[in-house]
Amino acid sequence: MSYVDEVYEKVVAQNPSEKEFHQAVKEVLDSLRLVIDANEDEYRKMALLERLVEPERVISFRVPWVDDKGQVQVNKGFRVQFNSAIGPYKGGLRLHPSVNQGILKFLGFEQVFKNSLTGLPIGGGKGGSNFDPKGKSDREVMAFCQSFMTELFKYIGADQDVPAGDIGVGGREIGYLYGQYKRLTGLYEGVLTGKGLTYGGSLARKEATGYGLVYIVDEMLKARGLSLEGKTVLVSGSGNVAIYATEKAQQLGAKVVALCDSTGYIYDKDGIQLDVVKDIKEVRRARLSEYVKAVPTAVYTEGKGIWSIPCDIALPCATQNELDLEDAKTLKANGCFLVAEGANMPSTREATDFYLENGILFMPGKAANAGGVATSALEMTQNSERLSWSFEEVDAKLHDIMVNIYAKVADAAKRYGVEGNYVVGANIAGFEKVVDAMKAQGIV
Ligand code: NDP
Ligand code: 2IT
Repeated sequence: MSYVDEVYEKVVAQNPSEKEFHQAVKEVLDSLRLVIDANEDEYRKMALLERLVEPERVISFRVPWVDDKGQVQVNKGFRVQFNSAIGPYKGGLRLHPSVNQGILKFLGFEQVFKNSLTGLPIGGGKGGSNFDPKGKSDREVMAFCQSFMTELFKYIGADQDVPAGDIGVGGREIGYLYGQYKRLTGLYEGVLTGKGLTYGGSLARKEATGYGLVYIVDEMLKARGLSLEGKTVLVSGSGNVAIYATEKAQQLGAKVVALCDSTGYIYDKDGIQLDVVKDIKEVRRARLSEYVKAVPTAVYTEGKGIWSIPCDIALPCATQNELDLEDAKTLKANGCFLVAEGANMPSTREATDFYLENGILFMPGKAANAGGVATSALEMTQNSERLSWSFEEVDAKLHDIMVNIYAKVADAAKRYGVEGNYVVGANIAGFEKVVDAMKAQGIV
């Protein structure tokens, strides 16, 4: 059996029930075959893949807090410190009832390659809790965040592990987490990113993931003599990534006609009015269905179904495995020619294979959504030098980073004889730097 297959079998056997982790590992290992098979003996002897797929550390803890009725609640808390070969662990915290160790391991594993692709010195990590922020009061969210940080602070630090936001974690949560870290340690340091602008945050971090996604789409189009001008776009989700992907796509002349949340989707044939969405999601924390009250010409439909709307470009920006083979076939049948992932692993493996086999241009999440973490690293830099850069400066750097990621990914695909296959390109390009650093640092 090949080394790659052997390691994958071990991952499944040793981590039963972590199906999202299996999926992420399989995709990466399948891409790396081209590199590994050529150096199989060397890599096997060093157990390089075994070290790559095993987190350096998984911290798991109890998070007790008191709700508004005086009832004690208990959640699970985690931090997966996956790989620190090229820098301190870096990656978001997710608060969602679905969170478990397998999901955080898949996210931490993806983060290792994504962070490498940014070209910045950041290792990979991820954390979170099965706490559900929906319907909780501000006080309850604060109580949870303070309890979560009371355990987590022991394991993080500006040069050690720097968490940030992800699903369910935005500016409000980062604020409460930061306040508690500072209170416990007495340190005013860049231990979290996505901070508010009055206490060390970076301009353009909020916009960065969505903007970066559209910058890389723009590169994919430009390389083929095309542009976003006049293109019809679907964006799933209606959170941080979806909102700012929509904003940038609109700025570049595209028409975004749909968004969704976990309850249903809106279709606005005239183009989404983003100020209405921002008010619903960022200010009122309400459901997307409210949109049709402000824009009666739009249509709200309960349930899944956003991918059935005809489009040129699809940007899945909600969550893992939200787009399956049937959805991919529907997109293709309706004329969609480009998919780029704002979310982490939103396409199932079958959908990904379908894009590649049917000529749909496809940019996987670890390249396409890397603008968020890249700008987090720029926030860390600003914190270290105790300066703040202008919006234009950060945005220009973000744009450069996305242009470079596109070039790196396209180049790696070409070098390995699979031009245009950005899945293989992203995995190999991300892997090369991490492995070089791991080899240099010996058996650790
Ligand atoms: P938010 O919490 O701001 O928004 C998440 C959106 O996705 C909401 O509209 C939410 O709907 C929807 N969603 C979440 N879970 C599900 C689900 N199980 N089924 C259907 N819809 C769901 O998160 P972000 O925008 O920050 O994150 C979105 C994706 O982007 C995630 O995959 C995240 O890992 C990834 N990402 C985020 C980055 C960042 O900087 N924030 C950086 C790179 C990637 P509802 O409100 O109904 O739950
Ligand atoms: O998935 C991701 O890259 C993020 N949630 C952002 C991580 C970060 O550290 O900014």
